[in-house]
Amino acid sequence: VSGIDLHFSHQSTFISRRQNTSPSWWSHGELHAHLNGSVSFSTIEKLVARKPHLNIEHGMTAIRSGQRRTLDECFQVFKVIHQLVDTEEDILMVAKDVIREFAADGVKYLELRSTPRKEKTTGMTKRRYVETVIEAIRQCKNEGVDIEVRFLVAVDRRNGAEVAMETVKLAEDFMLSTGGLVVGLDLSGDPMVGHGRDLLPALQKAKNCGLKLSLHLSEVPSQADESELLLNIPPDRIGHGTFLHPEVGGSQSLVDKVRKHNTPLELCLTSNVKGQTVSSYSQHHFLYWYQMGHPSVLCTDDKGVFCTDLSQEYQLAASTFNLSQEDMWTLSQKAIDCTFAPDLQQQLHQKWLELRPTLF
Ligand code: 6MZ
Repeated sequence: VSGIDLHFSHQSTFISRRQNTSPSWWSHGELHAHLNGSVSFSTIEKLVARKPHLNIEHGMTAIRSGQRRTLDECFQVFKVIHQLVDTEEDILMVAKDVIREFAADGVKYLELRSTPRKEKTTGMTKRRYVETVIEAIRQCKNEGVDIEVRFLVAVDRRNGAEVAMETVKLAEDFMLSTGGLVVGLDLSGDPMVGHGRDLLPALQKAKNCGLKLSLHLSEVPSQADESELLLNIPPDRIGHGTFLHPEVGGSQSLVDKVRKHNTPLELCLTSNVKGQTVSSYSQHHFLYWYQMGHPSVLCTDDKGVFCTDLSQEYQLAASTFNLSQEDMWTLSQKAIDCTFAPDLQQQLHQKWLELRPTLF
C-alpha cells in the first residue's frame, strides 16, 4: 500500500469516527506546535479579509489531504502566512484562535512556540510580539478556556548567532517576568540553512539560565554532524529526529546519546509525510522509538499548514501501528512527564485519570 493510499484510508476512518464522537479522549497534551503553522482555515479567512490587497488564497497557506510538498516548499508557505500575520492585532487573534481550537480538540495542556518577529511596516517589535502571545494566553485563561498553555520562544536558525543570542535574552526576560508562562527555547527553521555549531553559545546560555531546550534535530539526512554537537548540550526534548537512527543514515552513536539522556522525541506524523521527509505513515520513525520504549510524544507541528489536529494524529498512529486504545492512553499519559511545566505535572496526571474512559 502506498503512502497516499494509506493516507486516504486513514483520513476516511478519521472523518467517520469524528462525525459521531466528541474529540478523541487520549490526545490531551500537545508539546510541538508552531503558532503561525497552526493557523486554521477560518482564521486565515479572517486575516485575508483584513488584507485583501495581498491576494492570498487558502491554497497558498495549507497542504491538503493527499497533497505533498518538499520541505523547502513548506517553508515558502510559512512566508505567506507571515505576510498575513504582521500586526499585534493579528498575533492576538491568531494565538487566541489557535488556543481555543486546541482546547476544542480536547487538548488540556499546550506548549506553543513562535519566533518573535519585528515588522518595520507595522511597528511591531519582537518584545511586543511575545507580550501579545502572553496576552492571548492570559485572555483565554480569563475567558475560562479549558486548557493550560505555556510558551517557548523560538530561534529561527537562518537568522544566525547574534539574533539567536538576542532571542535567548528576550526569552530569559519573559521567563522571569511572566510567572512561568515562558518555559523554554525552541530551535527551528529551515534545516537546510545555517549550522547549529554557530548557535551553540546561545543555546548553552539558554540552558544555563533555566530555559528548557527543545531542538529540531536531524530533520533532514545531512544533519548528523550537527546533531552530534547539539546532543552534547544536551537538549531537554528533540523535535522530529527523523534521521537519527542508523537505518535512515543516522548512527548508533546518535541513538546512544539520545538514550543516555532519555531525551523525549516530539513526533509529527502528518507533517513528516506531507513534507516528504518520511515516505509514508507506516515508515514513520515513531515505530523505531516506540518499540524501544523511548519517550515519544505525538504532536501536530503545524496543524493549519498540514490540515490536521492532535486527535487525528493519535488516530493515525493507532491505526497505522495497530495500537490499542489503552496503548494510546498510556502514550498520552507519558507525555505529561515530558512537559516543560513540572509544577503542573501532578495536576495533569490527576486530570488525565479523571478523563480516562472506563473502556479498558
Ligand atoms: C522546522 C519549522 C517547521 O514561529 O512564525 N517551523 N521549523 N521544521 C518544521 N517542520 C515542518 N514548521 C514550522 O511559526 C512558523 C515557523 O516555525 C518554524 C519555521 O521557522 C517557521 O517559519 P512561527 O510561529
